Amino acid sequence: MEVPEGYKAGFTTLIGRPNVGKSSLLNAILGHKVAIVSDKPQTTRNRILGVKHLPNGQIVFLDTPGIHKPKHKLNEYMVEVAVRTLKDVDVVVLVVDVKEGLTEEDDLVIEHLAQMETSKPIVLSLNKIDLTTLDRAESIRKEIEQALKIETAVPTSAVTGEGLNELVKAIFNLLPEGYPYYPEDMITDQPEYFMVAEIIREKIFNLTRQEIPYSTAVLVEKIEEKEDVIVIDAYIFVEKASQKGIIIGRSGQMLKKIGQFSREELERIYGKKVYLNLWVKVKEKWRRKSGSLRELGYYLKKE
Ligand SMILES: Nc1nc2c(ncn2[C@@H]2O[C@H](COP(=O)(O)OP(=O)(O)OP(=O)(O)O)[C@@H](O)[C@H]2O)c(=O)[nH]1
Ligand SMILES: [Mg+2]
Repeated sequence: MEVPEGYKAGFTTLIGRPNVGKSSLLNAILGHKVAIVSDKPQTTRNRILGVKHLPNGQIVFLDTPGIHKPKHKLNEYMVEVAVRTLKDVDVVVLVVDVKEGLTEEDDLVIEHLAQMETSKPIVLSLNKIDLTTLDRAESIRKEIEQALKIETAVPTSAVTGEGLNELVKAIFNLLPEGYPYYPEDMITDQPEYFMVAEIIREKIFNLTRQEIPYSTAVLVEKIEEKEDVIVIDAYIFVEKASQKGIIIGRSGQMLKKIGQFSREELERIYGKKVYLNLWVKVKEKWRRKSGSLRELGYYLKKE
């Protein structure tokens, strides 16, 4: 097959500290929810792939966990996932939050980028522009440009959609010519079981506080499609008994809410009635144990 004249295809990674809006940007750019979002840092734990199909090309986005100082094995894994994507891409999209401004964690991200062996073109997303002024965004851009070479900087908002076309264009300009990587109807490569688990995890992130969302993992055990209903069995893992009590809540209210919100979203996706069976289990200190992390899908595949 000949590459159509001028057709471009390539990979790009959304990289940044936690909570700057990487996953929100991916969903907004694709016009489709492929990554979960919450107002708490460290929501994304895996590499999430999303394909943007354009008339003249294809951008394969990798959404990544926010880069931070890891405290235990799960966090080490998350940072490693993010850093690794830098090797595999044609273009890096550095995402910052122009409302909050630059923090120590942004410095960490900038350090990683500055230390890249082969330097990759960087596009800067000055995100959450809806919450502040262009002047402030501009001064943040200048500060970053003291440490890194930026090809294009674009003020963006994942909420209003401002700047997203421009961001996509800036990335596209930097891609090589080549064949599409994925078929036209493919938006993500995530397995169904993983996506369902993520939807449940998102509800836990949105409904619980403090250590609870961080101590939680979700594993979907069964998805059974019957004639007019889908039956899903899933486990919510926590690190200790007291957390199990919080997830279940007084007279089961919290677990009921998690189940209800998850089910509502799953029914919209499947267009079908969903029975969601949730169990809460204690897996002692799972975030610190390689074996448990592996069981829960948090491990790096061989390169
Ligand atoms: N106002 C506004 N809020 C935004 C924007 N982008 C993201 N948010 C909000 O910022 C919070 C974090 O968004 P996420 O997309 O989960 O951020 P992330 O960078 O993927 O975070 P991690 O997965 O934890 O690294 C959520 O509450 C979003 O709704 C934006 O452009 N404007
Ligand atoms: Mg995210």
